[in-house]
Amino acid sequence: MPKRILVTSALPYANGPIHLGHLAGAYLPADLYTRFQRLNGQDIIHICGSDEHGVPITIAAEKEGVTPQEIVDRYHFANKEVFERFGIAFDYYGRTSSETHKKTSQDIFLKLYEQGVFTKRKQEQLYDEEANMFLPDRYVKGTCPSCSHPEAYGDQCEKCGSSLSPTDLIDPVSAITGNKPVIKETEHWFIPLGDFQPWLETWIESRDNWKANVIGQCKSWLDAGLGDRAVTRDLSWGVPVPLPDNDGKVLYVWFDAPIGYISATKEWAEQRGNSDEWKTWWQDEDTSLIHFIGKDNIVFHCIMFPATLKQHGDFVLPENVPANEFLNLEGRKLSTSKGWAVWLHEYLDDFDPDLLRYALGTILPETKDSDFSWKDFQSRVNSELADILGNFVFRTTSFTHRFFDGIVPELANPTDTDMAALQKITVQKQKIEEAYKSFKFREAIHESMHLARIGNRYFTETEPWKTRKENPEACGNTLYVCLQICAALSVMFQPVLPGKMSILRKQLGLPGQTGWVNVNDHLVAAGQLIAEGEILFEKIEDDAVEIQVEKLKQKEAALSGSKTFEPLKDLCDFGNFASLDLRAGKILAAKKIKKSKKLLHITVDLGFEKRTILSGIAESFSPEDIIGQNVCVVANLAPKKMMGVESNGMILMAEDEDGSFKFVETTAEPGSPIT
Ligand code: B3M
Ligand code: ZN
Repeated sequence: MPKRILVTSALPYANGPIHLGHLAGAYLPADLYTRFQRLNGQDIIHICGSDEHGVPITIAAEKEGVTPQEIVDRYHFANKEVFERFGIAFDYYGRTSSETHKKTSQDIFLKLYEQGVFTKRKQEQLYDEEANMFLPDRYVKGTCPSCSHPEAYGDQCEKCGSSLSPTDLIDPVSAITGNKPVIKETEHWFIPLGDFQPWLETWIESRDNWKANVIGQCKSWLDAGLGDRAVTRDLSWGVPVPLPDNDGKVLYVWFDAPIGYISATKEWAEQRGNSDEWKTWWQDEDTSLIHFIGKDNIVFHCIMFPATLKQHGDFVLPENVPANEFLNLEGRKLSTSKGWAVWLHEYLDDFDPDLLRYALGTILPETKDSDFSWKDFQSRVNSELADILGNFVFRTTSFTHRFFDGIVPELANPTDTDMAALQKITVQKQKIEEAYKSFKFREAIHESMHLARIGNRYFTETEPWKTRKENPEACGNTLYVCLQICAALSVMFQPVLPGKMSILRKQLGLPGQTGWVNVNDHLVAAGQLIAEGEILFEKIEDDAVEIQVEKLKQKEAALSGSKTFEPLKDLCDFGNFASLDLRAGKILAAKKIKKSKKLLHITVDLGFEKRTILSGIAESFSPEDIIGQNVCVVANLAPKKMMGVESNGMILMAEDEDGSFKFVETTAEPGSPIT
């Protein structure tokens, strides 16, 4: 057991509320881990807080026409509260706009600066002359050079996913004023990550207990070769660069945000009245530092931040970074901008936190992306929490009340079956403990539920409703064993279901401080009185989840309804439009064209003739699937030869938001004019 464990979970940007994707990525696993370790007697703290700098915050502020400070104040307090309601037991929830944070990150920057680590370099960057500012990548919009999407950002095209730099965009404009930006020279401080490469390679190589997805990402960064990374930005919101000639520059948000873990620990220590205590957690090498994050944050926590810490020299390095993959929602990628997200505060208005802790815990995206659906939520609650765990506890305790006056019977002359069931407590305890310690939370939860399954099976098999009359001693043994299993479960499930299990422990008369080491097969003594129980888990009706799915759809529709018309092309006069001869048609035959990935050779029935048309849809459709398809055709398009074949017209297609093609269909007879 390490001397102490410092758990951090990614600091969420204070620019919006917390959703299920956040929980599945970092906060729920971090909380399960911390709660388990604490239960196990481990000295452990869990530190988090709001990331209040960076472009996401300034963009949110601009959208609403308020200051960045107003945005972060609103979401910092709201998020802190909703985490509490959900039972994420942070020891401290800080914020990166605090004075302690400012000083801590400036001190770290200065130390590296004085060590001569940074290099200052000129670079050309887009500048908005009207707004008087250099434009961060996200503030530049334009046409994507790969897919022609007219709304691509300077760092990424959200349509085709290409990663871009602002100068790649066709016709770039400033997102603030809409003006064409100019190129202007600016100077920034860079950390030469390449210098750290040999050390990073050896260090990451030595991390043999890291998850494969994390090692894989680190290796691909290292294989590509690390270059210089700017650690400063031209922005008015952030931690000022602590140099006299800073030109109004601030630290790059990814330089200061992870330092937030340190500054929050300082504030935690201060609050406890022992302001030096943070040093034990960050500077004593017996600390095991664990960062819980989502996969998009891996490079920052496994490469950039360790390089900073290593260079600085005074801090411990992460022992592990158990990053999770992404959570999808109802089979689709979660997207807050499209309204496809379940907000935690809304969930908590309708359901108990423990239900989601369980349902989400069983599908955490630990090794690959996973999917949350309301149907699955309902079935986890109904057929696992209610039918297995709740049912086992209820049948055991109510039977004890009906036939033993609520008193734990003696174990007398137990059979092999009784003893085998009892022993399962220690077997499961071992499995659960190992799973928690190796960050396999799905497995830990599965093994916990397995003990309840074992309990149910044993109850049914030993038939206490029969032995009650025929063999009261055997009946007493069954109840004794089942009550021990209930008691063990009330501790084992504590990290996942803290609210429900504290109710159960009270019912069984278990002291609140019953720890993991205390779990054994005689937690409740014969002769002890058990309180009468309530149903722990009510079933969720179909309507209740249907309402949630409906809500989700409505939110999405409301957001897409608020989309404004943004013309893709210049105005077209009627004459130009009327010059197109559009006809209904039907596809008669289709085949691939040799050497062309994109083109299909299509024969279309136009009623008066059969036409050959080449269409660039081979990547979306296979020839056999489109035969018989009704289509709209531009029949008077000038002929064009491609790959040695003449194409005489064009089939109209619509492109969906996800980039897939759909036919523009008509039920009119082939040859009918479309007017
Ligand atoms: N705020 C990014 C994110 O929420 C960032 C994490 C910072 S952790 C130091 O994905
Ligand atoms: Zn694109």
